[in-house]
Amino acid sequence: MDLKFYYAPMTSASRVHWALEELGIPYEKVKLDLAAGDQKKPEYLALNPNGKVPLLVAEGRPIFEGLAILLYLGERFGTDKGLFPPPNPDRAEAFKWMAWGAVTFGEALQRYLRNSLDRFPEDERSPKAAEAAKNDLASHLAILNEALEGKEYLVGNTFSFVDISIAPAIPFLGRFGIDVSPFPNVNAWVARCIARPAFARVMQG
Ligand SMILES: N[C@@H](CCC(=O)N[C@@H](CS)C(=O)NCC(=O)O)C(=O)O
Repeated sequence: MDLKFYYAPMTSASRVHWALEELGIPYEKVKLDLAAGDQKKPEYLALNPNGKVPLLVAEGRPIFEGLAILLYLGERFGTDKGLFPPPNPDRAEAFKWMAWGAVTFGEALQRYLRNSLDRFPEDERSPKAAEAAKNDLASHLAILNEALEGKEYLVGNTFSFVDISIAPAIPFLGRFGIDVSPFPNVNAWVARCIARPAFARVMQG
């Protein structure tokens, strides 16, 4: 199997990195220096015209979008290893949470960052929009907290790529002024997920 993974540490590529490490299958890593603009070089743009990480060249085919890569890896390799549900209602639930994380939760997070981080020009930021996004994130965290009531993991009560697709965003929220302390189930779940040895390997870069 030929898998080539293009990434940068501490970015949205970390989810894919984590999934690959959990699978324990052979793959080649290519680290990009985003500050140096590696992601905008013509040879990379030929594979990913978005000029972003992650990218997985899988069996000769470039796949961009972290969610798409996680779904591919899950179906192709994860089910056999107990890391992605088989095609039964648990898989539908996996799709539900993974789509929610990338689209609903992800949209509110992007909107919050876009309107609050000083890396964006001040006249393109709106404190009101940032506040609205912060409230939306709190509502989304409440939904996640409720879904985790009495459960260790999101789907099938076993660790899976579903958890990988959402959990890494939570510690990141705290660093940007979102209070996660009112959501104890979420915090306990994140702690369980990131205690895994595969996550520690991802943090090494
Ligand atoms: N929707 C994309 C987002 C990818 C993305 O925004 N990647 C960022 C790192 S977190 C990136 O490569 N930024 C470099 C740039 O925009 O130049 C995905 O999930 O794969």
